Amino acid sequence: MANLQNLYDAVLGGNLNLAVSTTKEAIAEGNIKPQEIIDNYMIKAMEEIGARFETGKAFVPNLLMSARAMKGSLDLIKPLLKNGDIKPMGKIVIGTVEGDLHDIGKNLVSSMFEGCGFDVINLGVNVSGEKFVEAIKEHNPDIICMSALLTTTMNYMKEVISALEVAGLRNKVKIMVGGAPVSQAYADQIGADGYSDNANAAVALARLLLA
Ligand code: B1M
Repeated sequence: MANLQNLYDAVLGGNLNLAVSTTKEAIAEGNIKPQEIIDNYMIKAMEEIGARFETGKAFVPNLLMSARAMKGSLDLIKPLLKNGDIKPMGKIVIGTVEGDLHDIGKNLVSSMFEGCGFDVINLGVNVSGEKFVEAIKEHNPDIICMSALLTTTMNYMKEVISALEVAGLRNKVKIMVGGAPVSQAYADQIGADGYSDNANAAVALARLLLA
């Protein structure tokens, strides 16, 4: 019988192979509902790695490896979820703003969101206000997340918010911002709904905004 504690340990420890093999075993046996595997083992493990990160007991590579193990397992389980069974935490559109090519942190944030059960549409780097507007129209997300690593490009976040206002979409989505030069004060100044300085805090904030 599949030992789902192994799945918890695999996601927590960032062991992709063990996560995938345990998930395959559990699926083959069919004794437990897919949603229960996600809620009771995978998300719990992501919450624990997030808590360890917050207290300095885990680091960015640990977050990345856990998110990768979680995604490997989730990819096997997702096709088994019937329509209506799927309970995504929310839908997020994320991108690095125009003029900025830094994507390591943004992709880490994106992976954490996916690992924690959000649907994520990752628009990549150098994303214009127009592209954010198009993505909102196409995907109807709950939240858009903007990332910027340069003091010059962070100013573009305000332009994206203006583009959303012009398109009449500002009140349809929550707006979160992040990246090394960004701060809570800056987020307040440009009228964003929230700021976070790391991937784990971004997930916690997204949950709060959607609560
Ligand atoms: Co560039 N770069 N870079 N760079 N680069 C910095 C940012 C810089 C601080 C280096 C320095 O001078 N000390 C500096 C910016 C100075 C400034 O504006 N204040 C800089 C510069 C100047 C440049 C160029 C202009 C250099 C040049 O060409 N003259 C150029 C610009 C290119 C462009 O974007 N148009 C450039 C280019 C590059 C590379 C392409 C070589 C490469 C990027 C590769 C890539 O991303 N694919 C690069 C890198 C790697 C860096 C450093 C070294 C590392 C950035 C990184 O990945 N950090 C960086 C110096 C440094 O930070 N030590 C630097 C790791 C990552 C996990 O952290 O991105 O902060 P971070 O993400 C965190 C949080 O910020 C937060 O969560 C993440 C995880 O905890 N977060 C969010 C991020 N986005 C979020 C979104 C959210 C929430 C949280 O949404 C809600």
